Amino acid sequence: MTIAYLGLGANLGDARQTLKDAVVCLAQQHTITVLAKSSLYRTAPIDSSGDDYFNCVVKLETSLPARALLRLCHHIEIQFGRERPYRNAPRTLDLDILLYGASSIDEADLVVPHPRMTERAFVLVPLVELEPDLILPQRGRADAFIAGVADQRIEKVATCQCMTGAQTQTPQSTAPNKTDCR
Ligand code: A4P
Ligand code: MG
Repeated sequence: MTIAYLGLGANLGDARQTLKDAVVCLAQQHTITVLAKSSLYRTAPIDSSGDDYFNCVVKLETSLPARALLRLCHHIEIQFGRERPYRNAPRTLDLDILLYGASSIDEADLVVPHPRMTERAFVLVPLVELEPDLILPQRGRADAFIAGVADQRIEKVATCQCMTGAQTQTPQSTAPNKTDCR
């Protein structure tokens, strides 16, 4: 079993819901156990265009070798309608392998740690939220890179605006309370 971290990003369609559904999809794989999920973040596109992105990071344990995990990521991206018209194009779902155990992989179609992860607030902030003391293979502490991306806009999204019953019921209303747990 290997601990891996995936970066999830989306800025097409209902991006926020897509990320939540993608985490459920990952958790349903029999080869994966989702151990933790960061908060959801709204982020400015970096080297990309279109609407703001939603991003998060998932920590998982897997029996899959790294290359099989990449194939699974691509398969899930396609299920969520991913198209690749050009590099860094807006996307319904992007799944990147950020870290795979302590492995360093440098092959044509798989580079781990993800080569641009230390340049991006949308990766570093959720990753450090999950693992404040994380050490990156051959790069040192992850949190040491956050100062370098401080100019990249990123804000945590409130994931649940449920209101408690007693506060929201009016005498005239017996309707269910408004919930927005997406
Ligand atoms: N590939 C190599 N290494 C990896 C890895 N560790 N994980 C290969 C996943 N894929 C990896 O990826 C292109 C190729 O990278 C794949 O065929 C795979 O074999 P892709 O997902 O098809 O295309 P991409 O996402 O456009 O390229 P890439 O290189 O993944 O882009 P980045 O650097 O990940 O940037 N701004 C915000 N705010 N939020 C974002 O999520 N994402 C990007 C994509 C740009 N700007 C963004 C965001
Ligand atoms: Mg990608």
